[in-house]
Amino acid sequence: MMSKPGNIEAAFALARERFESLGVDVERALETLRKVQISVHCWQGDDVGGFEGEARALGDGLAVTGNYPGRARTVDELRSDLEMAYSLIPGRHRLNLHAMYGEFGGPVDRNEIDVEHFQGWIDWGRQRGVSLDFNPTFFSHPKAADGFTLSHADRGIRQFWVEHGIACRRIAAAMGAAQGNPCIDNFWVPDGYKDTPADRRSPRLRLAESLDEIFRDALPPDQTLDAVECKLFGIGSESYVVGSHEFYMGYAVSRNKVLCLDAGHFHPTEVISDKISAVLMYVPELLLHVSRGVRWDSDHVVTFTDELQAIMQEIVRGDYLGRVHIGLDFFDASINRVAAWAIGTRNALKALLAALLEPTERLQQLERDGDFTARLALMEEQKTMPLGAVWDYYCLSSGVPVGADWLQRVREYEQAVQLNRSSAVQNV
Ligand code: RNT
Ligand code: ZN
Repeated sequence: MMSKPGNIEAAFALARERFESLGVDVERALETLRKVQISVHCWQGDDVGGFEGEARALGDGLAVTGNYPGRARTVDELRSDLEMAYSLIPGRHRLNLHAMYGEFGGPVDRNEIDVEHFQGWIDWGRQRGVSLDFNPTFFSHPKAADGFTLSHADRGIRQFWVEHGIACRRIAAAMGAAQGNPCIDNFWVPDGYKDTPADRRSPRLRLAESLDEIFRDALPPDQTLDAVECKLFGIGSESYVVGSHEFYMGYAVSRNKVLCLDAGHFHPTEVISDKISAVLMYVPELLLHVSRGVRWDSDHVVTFTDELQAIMQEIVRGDYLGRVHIGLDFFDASINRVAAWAIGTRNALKALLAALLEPTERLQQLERDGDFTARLALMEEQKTMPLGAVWDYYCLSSGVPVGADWLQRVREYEQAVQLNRSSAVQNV
């Protein structure tokens, strides 16, 4: 059943009154939300496969499970799926590409990739009004097969990956120049050991040295910004990850880099929401990989969890929207992949809206006054304020489906397009 626009507007009018009685400017919240661009990760569309030819089995700390039909197999299929997903998400958003997603037209090794292989994406982005972000791909490659890349003991292998990193910065700068805003180029390096290392020190020295070499030439910050992403452990790197939090925190502070915090990359009871205001004391900007860890997995589809809400609250309460780039990072092959994008991205935006609808100043004043009773009371009442009515209105006024109406569109697309594809790749 489709939602009736008249009812949505009526519910919104009542909800607005409720929020305004708390001193919240609802129109301003919606205006702010409209300007936020989420960096949507391309890799949910094809199970982190890429377009380098035969899709390789993942590894290097990453795993995709599920074999839901309809995986995008080509660049055209991925673009079509992305356009479908964007049509279900209110607002204008970015696309986060990995280097393995270029249009190579034949074998091109990672150290030889160049802007020409991404010209198609740059043109597509320009036509669609979608700005691009970028990531070098330090996994799914024979030279990463033993679990080490930039910190490898072998100089030749390190050199290969340094060249890849340099090539990726050049590509990211070209993307930023074309779109007129910086392309965030995020470095995640899987290197690590399954079992207890005898030498934790040397790989870290080598990783810092390789990164310094990659970043040696300064690039215009209005074209590209380098980000570095840590991880506590991965599958196959349970005992030691070279690029740990302390490693990259220190690296980002000393080299003035953007720090990337992935919500699934810490101890299972540790949250990134509390880290935002701490690290922003010392690094200029943050990139978030909004994700959801579940036990050993760090990449479940983002749902409307307490931690998602806390992340968005921190961004709003700390007035950090200008310094935090919100990206997504999850991959689930057990459900429709366009639906996964729609669910995760809509949730991120919905949580951001919830944070924007808080009476932030009032809560902070109560805290300054030492009135913790009222602070707790108001925070708890906020949880059942009519967020849904404002969100529905935002979707309606943005021209995207309201409530679960988007699911019907995905079902139709699945029947007409995705189910006609066959998949050669079998995930776990
Ligand atoms: C891996 C990191 C990284 C990847 C992508 C594909 O644990 O989170 O961000 O998910 O680069
Ligand atoms: Zn990540």
